[in-house]
Amino acid sequence: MNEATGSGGSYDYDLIVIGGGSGGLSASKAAAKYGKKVLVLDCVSPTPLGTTWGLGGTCVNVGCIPKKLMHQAAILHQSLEDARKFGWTFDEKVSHDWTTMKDAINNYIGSLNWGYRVALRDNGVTYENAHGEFIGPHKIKATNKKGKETVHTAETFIIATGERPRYLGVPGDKEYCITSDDLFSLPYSPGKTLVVGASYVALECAGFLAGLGLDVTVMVRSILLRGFDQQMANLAGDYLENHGVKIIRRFVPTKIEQIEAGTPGKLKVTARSTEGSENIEGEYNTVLLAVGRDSCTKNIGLEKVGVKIVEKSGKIPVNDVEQTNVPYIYAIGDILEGKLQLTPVAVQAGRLLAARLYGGSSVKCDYINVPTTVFTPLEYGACGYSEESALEKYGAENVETYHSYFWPLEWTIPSRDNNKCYAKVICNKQDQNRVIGFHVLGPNAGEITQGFGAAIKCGMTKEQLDSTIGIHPACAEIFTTLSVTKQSGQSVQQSGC
Ligand code: FAD
Ligand code: NA7
Repeated sequence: MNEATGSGGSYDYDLIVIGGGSGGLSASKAAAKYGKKVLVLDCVSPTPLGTTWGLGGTCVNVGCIPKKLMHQAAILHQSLEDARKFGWTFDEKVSHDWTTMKDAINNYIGSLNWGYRVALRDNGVTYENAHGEFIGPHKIKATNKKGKETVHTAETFIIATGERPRYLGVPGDKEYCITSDDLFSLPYSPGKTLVVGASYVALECAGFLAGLGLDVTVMVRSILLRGFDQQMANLAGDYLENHGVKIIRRFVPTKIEQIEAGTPGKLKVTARSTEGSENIEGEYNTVLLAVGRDSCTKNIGLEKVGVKIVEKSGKIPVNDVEQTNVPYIYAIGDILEGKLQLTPVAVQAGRLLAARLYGGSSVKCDYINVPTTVFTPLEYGACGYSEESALEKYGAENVETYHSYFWPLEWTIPSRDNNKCYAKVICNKQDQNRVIGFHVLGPNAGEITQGFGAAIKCGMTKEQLDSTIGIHPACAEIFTTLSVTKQSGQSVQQSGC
């Protein structure tokens, strides 16, 4: 075996990356570009129902990519309805075929999996489809699907093992429920579906399933979208409810039983109130659990090399250069304690880490003011502080919030959903009215938020926002004319319809 170039010759590799997802692939390719000898281990443990997938991690296989494509499938349904109002006529009844959509999306994912393999090869990165586990300092055991073990050493390690969906821990959960890890490749339409949880994963899945025409209920334990601006979360939730998603609030499932096997079968869900002793029952074809995700840090031998994790969350604390308490071991992506769990964050952290390790760079990953979007039927884009966190940090007297509802021009002809889209910016009065929070609920919120994210990174003030000339007619132009403050109490409803 060739010895690693930069390691003084004593290790097999300069760098071993555990996990070939968003973070791991980015770090390994960048390290190889600096001429380093790199090994990536990636392996997917099947879900309790046996679902598994290829190289690329959560985002490409069971996250962002299939989620956004199914969201698009649902949007097309709405567009078809709108189209009639714009003069299109189609004679046939509109219907949706789950298998056609699922196959098309999975074929596309297959091409991405292949592309990742080719990219690793082209960059000279060694890839093994194997589970990695530390067995001693600088030493890892790789176990492939057939159980064959190999041992590799490296000067430096990056842990990028990501997270997997959590189960409820009640009877019937693993036997009968699915998670987002199963949904996107489900071979049959899920039918009448109960989504348990109120994270963005839960609301996005509920939204597109309802948009595809399915009967969908969400069971919420406490609040919607914990961690996000609650006014925006509730507006996104109201829209879901107005578009056919039923929401059962303050209940948690206690038991899932099978009434009928099948694809889909029929399940009985018993749930109890979180506020009293009331029990309810319901029948569904599919129960989708979206109740959080557990870090994959428990079976990778961290105790053997002394890497500390936060016991309760399983997450890995790192310093500002993504270094764990063991100096030669770094960690990036979803497993990090206290960091945002988003693909571009993992990708950026991985790329910058490789540049610091091998390219002489000192640029650190900036985890502040990261823009993000929740792809609910009405998309919610955000960057910076939520209103409640801004008030808590700076005090009500130092914060000014400007807001308005808006009506996308495209929605006027179909006469739908006036006063549902909403724009809000939060400014720090003590710092030249700098924009510290940006929130938009409307179509294409992701596309809108990206640009404002760049402006906020550049330190945009409200004055600069006001002096920006809008693009007409576009939804985003509302942000250049926001004049009503929340404090004024003036109405921001749009009149006319
Ligand atoms: P992952 O991408 O999860 O990669 C980790 C890889 O390591 C996996 O392949 C795993 O199987 C493998 N692995 C684990 N343990 C081992 C081991 N011991 N040995 C070898 N391999 C191992 N983010 C966005 O930015 N936008 C979105 O719209 C978005 N939508 C999402 C929708 C859903 C339903 C979900 C679940 C997530 C979504 N995310 C989204 C989050 C995004 O997918 C993650 O932030 C991102 O994938 C994290 O990258 P990572 O490298 O940390 O981990
Ligand atoms: P979150 O955002 O903490 O979401 C967990 C959700 O599930 C949240 O709404 C919880 O409600 C709910 N939950 C948790 N346990 C239960 C039970 N037992 N019953 C009902 N509802 C429950 O974490 P995620 O892990 O989903 O999100 C993290 C990442 O996943 C995200 O950043 C992406 O990378 C994908 P609560 O508000 O606690 O009452």
